[in-house]
Amino acid sequence: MTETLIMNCACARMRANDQDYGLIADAAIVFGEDRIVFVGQSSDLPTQYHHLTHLDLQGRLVTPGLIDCHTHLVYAGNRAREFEMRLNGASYEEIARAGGGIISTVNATRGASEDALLADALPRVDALLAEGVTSIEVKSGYGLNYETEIAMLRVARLIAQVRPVAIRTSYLGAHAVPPEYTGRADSYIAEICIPTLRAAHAEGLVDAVDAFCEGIAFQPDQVARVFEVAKELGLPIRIHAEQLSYLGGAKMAAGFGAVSADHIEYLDENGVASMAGAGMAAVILPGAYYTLRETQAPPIDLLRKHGVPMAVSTDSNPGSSPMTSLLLAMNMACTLFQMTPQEALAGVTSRAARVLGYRDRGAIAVGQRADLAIWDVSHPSELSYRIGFNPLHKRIFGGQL
Ligand code: DI6
Ligand code: FE
Repeated sequence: MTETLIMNCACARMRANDQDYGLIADAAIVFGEDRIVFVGQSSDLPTQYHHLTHLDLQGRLVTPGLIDCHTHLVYAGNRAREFEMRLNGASYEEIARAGGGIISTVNATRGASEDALLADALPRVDALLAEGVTSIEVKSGYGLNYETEIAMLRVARLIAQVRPVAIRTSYLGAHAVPPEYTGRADSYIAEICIPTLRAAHAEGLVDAVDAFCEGIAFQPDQVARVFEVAKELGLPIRIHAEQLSYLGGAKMAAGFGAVSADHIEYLDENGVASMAGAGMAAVILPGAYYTLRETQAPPIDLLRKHGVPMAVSTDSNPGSSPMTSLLLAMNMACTLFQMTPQEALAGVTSRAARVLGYRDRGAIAVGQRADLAIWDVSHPSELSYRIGFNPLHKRIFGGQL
């Protein structure tokens, strides 16, 4: 087994249940193949590793590779025109109701080949990787018919074949009502959304099921029908809930044992308590809040009070969060929502791993995958502090530089 020794670095271990960085000031890390076999003080390095030629990091900081646990980064086209319309006074909901919004991306995505979808997605993926991201979740939801939902999921899987990154897929057939089903959301759920979920699952394309529970999307009872099937298939459940209004989606999802509720700007304490009771995580998405110029911030204090773990993600999508910087999401989580830099870093490492059901990454510990980010910073708070600056020195994916 070839082993690699990293020396002369600071290490933020970010272990699963820690409330601190788990910092080691003068650390050594050894990995063999793709797993970490030693992490600790340099002075504690076992003699069996002393002969290894080491990589001298000259005091740089090492963190787990970052994990973006909520993205919609496979799609065609963009919505810059709509951005302009919003700034000229139209609201996100008005644009959606007028056939713009998600539906305009659905039209563009349906018209694109799988090759074109992949080619469009890769620059977004590359932007994330350039900031030390090593695992990404990618949702479907811009197809809303059998062919294109399947195509999106296939393209998401393909990303991991052409780039050094791990991909988890989520089926988001319940993202919007497609034009051919206008006014017939229940029929869309029964005739397209659920049968496509079953088919995509049978093809091995689905790692989790998500849904958009919102006035402009689906009501809790409609989403629940999709979740029944997810449960039957044994798939983890997630929900976009209480982003623009309170519909009780997070609480409903808690009843299904969901792994996360995402956005949750309008969630109340009762909803937070039901998330805590179900062992759910919250996924905080400041990019959408910022882009839509929302004013209602998610209930961070209540999430802390009830011990709900908080992940942070880009929500990278063409409409409400055209963002491909996880470092910026961390900065925004701190500045807009008063999360701490420690919470923000945990939100893109150990907490994000938990949301995606990964037990072998998100922390630096023996047995974890050697997915690491090496930064030109001296303290982990710097990762959240700067705006639009990328201090990544090197990224290690599965032990490969
Ligand atoms: N919530 C969001 O913020 C995105 N999807 C969702 O369910 C918006 C997607 C879009 O506008 O294209
Ligand atoms: Fe989203």
